[in-house]
Amino acid sequence: MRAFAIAVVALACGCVPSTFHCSSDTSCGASGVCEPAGYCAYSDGSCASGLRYGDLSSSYSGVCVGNEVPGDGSGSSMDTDGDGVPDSSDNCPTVSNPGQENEDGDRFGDVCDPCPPVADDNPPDTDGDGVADACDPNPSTPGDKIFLFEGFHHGVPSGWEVVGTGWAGSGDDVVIDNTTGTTAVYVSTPGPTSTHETISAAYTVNTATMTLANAGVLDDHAVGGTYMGCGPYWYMNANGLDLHDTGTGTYNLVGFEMTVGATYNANLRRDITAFTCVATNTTSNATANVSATDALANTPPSIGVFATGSSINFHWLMVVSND
Ligand SMILES: [Ca+2]
Ligand SMILES: [Ca+2]
Ligand SMILES: [Ca+2]
Ligand SMILES: [Ca+2]
Repeated sequence: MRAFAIAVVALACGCVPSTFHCSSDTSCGASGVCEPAGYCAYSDGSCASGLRYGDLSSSYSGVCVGNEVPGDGSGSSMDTDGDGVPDSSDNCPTVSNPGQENEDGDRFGDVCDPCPPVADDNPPDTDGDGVADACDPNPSTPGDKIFLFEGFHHGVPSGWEVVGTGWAGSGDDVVIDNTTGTTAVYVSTPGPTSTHETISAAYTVNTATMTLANAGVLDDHAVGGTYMGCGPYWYMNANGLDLHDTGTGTYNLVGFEMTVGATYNANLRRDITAFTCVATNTTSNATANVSATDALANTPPSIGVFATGSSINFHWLMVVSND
């Protein structure tokens, strides 16, 4: 019936229209309904809504009413995840994120971004495990997942362990001034139990005390207790990169830098008892790495960021786990 009506229209005007915008139900014919998107829908029992868009509905043609594709610009007011942001403008249409937090400013919000700190609207994911190559510790082997991404958009998240005073939100960062402190202060939260995880963070060094400074990421932490720490350091006016176990007091050091004003990316990978710490100056691309085995086995292991003898702006923290 509908196809016949369209054919009649085509014959009558000598053209073949591809889109028809309705303004009322009557403009959709006796059996049609004019949907808010501006296209006609007709009764169809195979659709949950009981209605299917007609053939002249542009990208909605043949689609069940209620199954509109998010973000197609057709003016739909659908809100699939119920977070108050319409699908057409939601940066994660199927994951609730009413604040639309987006560390890197690309088209994906943090909670659905396959690599939240690296802006890319079409990021490659060679092994197809949902973690884009730029964030995947094993880019050719499936099985990785983003366990946690924290953009510090709202200060230290509630429920995290906080050691030391003065941790505070500052713009889109968490900042700590522990310049005069000779012991580490840190914030942490429970991590994965897989024993295969990579902890990474980006942070800017505001001040560093050259007799003793160190800042970076931590893993395998017991609340109130020991952990593995990874990051650039100063000690007795010499600097480098340090991977250390606070339980045994074992420090693994290599030559590197800790430059005031620089932004570093620290990356601590763990495979059961094997740890590798990599730090990169994100401006100069200077980089270093140091590895160690360690029998620390805190359960559940917490992860986080720490600072000693320095003032630091932490920009984000990410945990990728491999089960
Ligand atoms: Ca959303
Ligand atoms: Ca993003
Ligand atoms: Ca991947
Ligand atoms: Ca992978």
